[in-house]
Amino acid sequence: MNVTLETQDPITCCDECLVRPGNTNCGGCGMSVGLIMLDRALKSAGQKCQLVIPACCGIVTAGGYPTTGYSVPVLASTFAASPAFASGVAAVRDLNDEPHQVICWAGDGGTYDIGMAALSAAAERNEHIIYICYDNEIYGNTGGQRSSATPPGARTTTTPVGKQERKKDIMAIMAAHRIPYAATLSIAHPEDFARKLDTALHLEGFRFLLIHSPCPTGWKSEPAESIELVRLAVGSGLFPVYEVLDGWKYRITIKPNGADPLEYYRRQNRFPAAAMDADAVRAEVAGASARLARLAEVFPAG
Ligand SMILES: Cc1ncc(C[n+]2csc(CCOP(=O)(O)OP(=O)(O)O)c2C)c(N)n1
Ligand code: SF4
Ligand SMILES: [Mg+2]
Repeated sequence: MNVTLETQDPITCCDECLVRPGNTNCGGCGMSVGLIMLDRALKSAGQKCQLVIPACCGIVTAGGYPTTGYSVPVLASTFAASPAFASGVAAVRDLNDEPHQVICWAGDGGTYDIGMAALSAAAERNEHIIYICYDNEIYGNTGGQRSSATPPGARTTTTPVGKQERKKDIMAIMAAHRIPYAATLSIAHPEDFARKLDTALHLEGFRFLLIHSPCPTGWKSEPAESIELVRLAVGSGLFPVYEVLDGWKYRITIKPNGADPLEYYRRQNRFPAAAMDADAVRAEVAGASARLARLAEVFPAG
């Protein structure tokens, strides 16, 4: 695996990396880049981790016993319960006075949908765990069904003419739990990505990170365009990049650059032209961007 980002050395993995070469992830998979970035952040902070992964592409990454695509301990959890599993693992860690991070690594299906009750409960208890959702906006592992993270207009195996409903605002839900830290991360902005991981690694309590994770298989996009696609999502305001401290202090860390959201849609074959209402897309993005900018102005973080 070798993905070149603009501002850093090529992102490559080796046997000592948290995710090893030879795993089965597709080319151009954003999840792979996210895992390598997590490895870098842990090493730079001098920390170790234990992963808890529910059913999702991330658990397939491990491969078949006795080999594994991960170089750290991994607990495979049921689809709906990774935050509950992680809470138990963290309790044992604390009883044994061990210093490592317990990190849930979960897809959008396991986060926005089926794991929501366990996620909410762990956040409400302010468990000392990091929860990372790599959001590829579909149930990728099972062939690409819709999730509540799927954007409107996207064709999936269960929305063959394009999804009608909006994407769930998971960040608003997590912020409402008043957790110490919630942030969105884009692999197109590696410095911002690394800083947020480092922030999360040095905070106490429940920390929630949301990665916009390109999935060429499900998005029907070119693997080589993955980084460019998520960069367009940030530039156009489709994927706002920000952080929320204690549930109410906001900071936009990468501002949109005026890119046209329609360009993002045009470059993926999951969006049938007939399902796209250009005016509605632009109005929705403008409204969400204005709301977030106002929150950051009225309730600034630091
Ligand atoms: C209770 C339960 N229902 C359904 C499944 C089948 N299943 C396994 S992975 C998956 C999709 C996971 O989607 P997501 O969390 O978005 O991760 P991705 O596959 O996209 O990486 C499903 C439906 C399951 N393992 N357990
Ligand atoms: S289906 Fe998508 S998320 Fe899963 S490994 Fe392939 S590119 Fe990555
Ligand atoms: Mg998914």
